Amino acid sequence: MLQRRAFIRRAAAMAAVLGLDPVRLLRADAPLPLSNAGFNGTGRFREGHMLSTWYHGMVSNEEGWKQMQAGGTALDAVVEGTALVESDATGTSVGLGGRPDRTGRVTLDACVMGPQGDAGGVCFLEDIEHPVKVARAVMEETPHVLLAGDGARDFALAQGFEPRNLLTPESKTAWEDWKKSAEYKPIINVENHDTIGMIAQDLDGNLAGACTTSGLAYKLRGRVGDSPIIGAGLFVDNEIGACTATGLGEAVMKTLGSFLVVELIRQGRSPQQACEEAVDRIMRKMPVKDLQVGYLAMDTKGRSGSFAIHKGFNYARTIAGQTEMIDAAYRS
Ligand code: SD4
Repeated sequence: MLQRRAFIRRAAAMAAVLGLDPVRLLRADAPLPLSNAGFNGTGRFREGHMLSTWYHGMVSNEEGWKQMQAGGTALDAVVEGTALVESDATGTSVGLGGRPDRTGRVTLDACVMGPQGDAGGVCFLEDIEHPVKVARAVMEETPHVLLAGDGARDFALAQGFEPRNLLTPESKTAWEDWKKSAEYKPIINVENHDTIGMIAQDLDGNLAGACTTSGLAYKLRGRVGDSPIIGAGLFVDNEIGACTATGLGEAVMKTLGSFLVVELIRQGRSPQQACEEAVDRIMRKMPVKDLQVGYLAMDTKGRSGSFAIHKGFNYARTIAGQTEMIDAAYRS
């Protein structure tokens, strides 16, 4: 509970720094006044719809809305929105300040997808503050989808990204404390996870998504999770919908979760039903006592859905510039 309060305080402080209204940040569960005719209707939604994981999603969505109002696309919204969180040194599982692997090195994973079915990603990337922007460059500047490790770093440097030490003094101290017991038991929830996955539909009705993380704290060196894997941590189909995942990446990868959710929407499920079915797919196959996964999805009509294995997953939803924090429903 204390950790959750600390998390809320951190989100409120971030909101204050960025000039956002912290009262609105903390007003969870209030229904949005939905003015638009497209919502829950049959047409393509065109009023700006964004969903982002965890508390910092609020900040990402606010930035995304600024991008859209300035004429930016859904891709601009998700890249610039998530990049803000990558730069937040107090966030311990994204970008700067992200918890390192067990050898003390911060390694980052990210991917993006655009409305043309285009995709780019980086994984096991070191020393670059904005893996999500490098992922966009992979998508736009190369014929490839995924660059890894030193190759991804070399590519980023060649693209003009500056190298930077991402291990903050706080993260280093936490890692040194962790080494005393070296317990490796990744339990994921609101207190210890803040991978950001963001999906958006812009004012032209087009979809895009981004997902960026430093992955599990104190992971084995070389471990890559679901977040940079197209179809696992993120999937976008401009004709159908978009989904992103957070939680234990191994479970998401084994079920290709985000692709599954979008395919279920294609087959006629609502985004909510699709997220529930994807969670159930994991629960049928794996013991889930200490395993959290949450999905966040939207379709092209402005409908959204989210579902998690356990209590504790939350997300920010923005429609037509109005943002609220929502606690996801869960199975157990
Ligand atoms: C991973 N899915 O690396 C990420 C972690 C995460 O909130 O989502 N944290 O497995």
